[in-house]
Amino acid sequence: MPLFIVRNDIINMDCDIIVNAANSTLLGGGGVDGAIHKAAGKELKEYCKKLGGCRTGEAKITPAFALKQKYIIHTVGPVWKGGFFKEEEKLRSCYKNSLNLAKEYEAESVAFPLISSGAYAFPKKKAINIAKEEITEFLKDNDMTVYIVIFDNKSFEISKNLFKDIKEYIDKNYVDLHFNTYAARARQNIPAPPESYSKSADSLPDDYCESAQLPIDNYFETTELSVSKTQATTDLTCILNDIDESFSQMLIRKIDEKGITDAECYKKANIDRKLFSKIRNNINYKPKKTTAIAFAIALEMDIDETKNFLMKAGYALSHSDKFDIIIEYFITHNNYNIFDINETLFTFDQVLLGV
Ligand code: AR6
Repeated sequence: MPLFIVRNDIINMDCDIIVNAANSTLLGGGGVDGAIHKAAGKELKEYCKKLGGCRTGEAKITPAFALKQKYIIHTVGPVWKGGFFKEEEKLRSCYKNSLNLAKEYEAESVAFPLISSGAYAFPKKKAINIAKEEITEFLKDNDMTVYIVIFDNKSFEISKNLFKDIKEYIDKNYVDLHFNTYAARARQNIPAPPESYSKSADSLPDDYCESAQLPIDNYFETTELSVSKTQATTDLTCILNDIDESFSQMLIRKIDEKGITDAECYKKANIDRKLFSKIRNNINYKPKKTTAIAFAIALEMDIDETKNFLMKAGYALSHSDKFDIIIEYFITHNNYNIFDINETLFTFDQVLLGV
């Protein structure tokens, strides 16, 4: 099951268990610890008094009291001292122990803050990488939905170079090609299509393209500006022929061709097993666009394959959408790491891939 990175206050998370970045007394403090104790109420501190503290890297569980989740797991992250005192190893233990405890309590979903990355000064980039690695490793053998909850923008910043590169890519590709076709037609004095027009090449009058001097594709609101009606009709025939294979069928075929298992594919796509089964078992399943793209990324499709694959689910990649341009950037740069992509989408305030 998947890992999600979300921006939220952890106390508002809809999940079974939230994890607290506590100190070794377990009696409360500042940061996320303070927020959790405040929201859970005084009973939490009273309960914690009986636990006898907690060592760095270890984890203990309590009820959630006034909070809406079922339990709180309290773990104590390491204080960053330059990386010379096994800080990374201890932080990994926090995630391992907390996840195992969550499993023991049969949690279906658990939310983590970025442990140690506040008062304990662990470098945020390192902290998030450790969180991702440990959670991903755990999810290889376990069914659970895990959230990393980011509280401030700084915790989740892509590198300056990548940001600059993607920003330039967006600026270069964004919008220019996409314009209102009706407005464009008006500017060029071109007649509107007949009332009976129904987005089918065949429904336009025979002489329409010639008399209008406008490519038929403009009625389909695409960005190609040099397509004749004959070509459009041919394209349409190809598209109709292509309908033979549905999204679900193409997905299964691609998995086979890649020689990977279903589980490897949906895990790499950060997609929930149940959703994958639904798609697999329903030949006509229409996934969300983010789900379809997540599979294209997992299967490392090139840009043309991705477009074809998306078309099967009724979607396209356009240059009038930042989300689409970012996806295109990663595919054309052969970077198929879904977490890198999601970090970037997150930075640019776009929806994330996966469920
Ligand atoms: N929801 C989600 N994340 C939060 C929230 C929140 N409500 N509040 C803060 N964060 P920290 P640590 C983020 O300092 O570094 C306490 O005093 C925050 O932006 O809470 O492990 C304890 O008692 C940061 O990224 O925990 C300990 O003494 C992350 O949570 C000490 O701080 C962790 O920041 C533990 O320090």
